[in-house]
Amino acid sequence: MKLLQFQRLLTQQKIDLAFFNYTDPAVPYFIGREFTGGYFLITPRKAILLISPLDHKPQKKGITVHYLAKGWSKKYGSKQFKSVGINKSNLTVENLDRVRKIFPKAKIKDISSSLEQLRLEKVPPEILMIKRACDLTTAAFDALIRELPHRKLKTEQDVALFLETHIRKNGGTIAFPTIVAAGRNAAIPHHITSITPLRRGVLLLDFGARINSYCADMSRTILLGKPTHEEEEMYRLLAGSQQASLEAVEEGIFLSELDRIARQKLGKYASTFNHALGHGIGIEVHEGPSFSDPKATVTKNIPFTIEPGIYFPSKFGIRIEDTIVWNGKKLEVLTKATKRLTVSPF
Ligand SMILES: [Mn+2]
Repeated sequence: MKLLQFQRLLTQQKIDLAFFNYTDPAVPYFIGREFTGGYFLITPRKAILLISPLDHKPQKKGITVHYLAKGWSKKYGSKQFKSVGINKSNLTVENLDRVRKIFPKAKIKDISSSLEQLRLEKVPPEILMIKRACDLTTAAFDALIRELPHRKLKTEQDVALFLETHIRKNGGTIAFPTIVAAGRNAAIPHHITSITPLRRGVLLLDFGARINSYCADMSRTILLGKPTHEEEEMYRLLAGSQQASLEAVEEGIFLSELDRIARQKLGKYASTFNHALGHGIGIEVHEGPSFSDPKATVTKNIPFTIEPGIYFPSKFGIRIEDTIVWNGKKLEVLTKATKRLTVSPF
């Protein structure tokens, strides 16, 4: 994506070469697939992928592929680059030392913010991947709702494994470690899925598929067995808050305004909503735009999530999250699983 645009950017910023380790999200971003080892070098005129001979050799227009061979660093280091760009938010200190060694005369410039800026707005193939990841996520949720009444899934891990198996069997991988939180575990927004047995009460799911590097992110909270009055009431309150912020989405509205709307709807329970309303999403589950950036607005083709939550320590928690995108005319909710209170017999 946008390789030529990035190369123009390098020219403007007088950077002779940008150096990326294979773990950098910029690599799948520019190449369209992930790698298990190597480096990616971009100059204003060339893009060179240095990969391990163990890796699949990609064929992509505009990208030259070489196998990592002894002496590669000398070959590039000898070219007297004056200015080398790095992505500070990904490069390890070890790799920074390597860059300094290869290009001893070059000035090192951090290009992380230009990269983040470039990746904000998605091009149509990227939106398509995110949509496919969201469809796969929704399908896994639907399958779980059909499976739960059989009572074969006994623990949080069983549920996580079921969702992840469904995603993998249908051609995806997972975007991040699946969160399954039963009962009072759901009061911890970043609960680590455990072998806690499923019990009557809320079951919070926060998970997503990944297709060709692109992520989906969705949370649903369902009820196992008959909900208490409080659980039901809090569910409606939270669902109303999520709905209100979704309905407010339009071109140019500040993300901070969406956050305000969601919190206002929660009334006195807003104090338990202890995280951001959402985040940008793409090759990384969490990427720009940031809800804490007071200038960030809803913009065409910049996907993000909306995920209010309320949490009652040692009791339960509820979170509902969708991956969405404003397409220039209307809001598209990409994670389509039902948000009506789902009660599964228990
Ligand atoms: Mn999220």
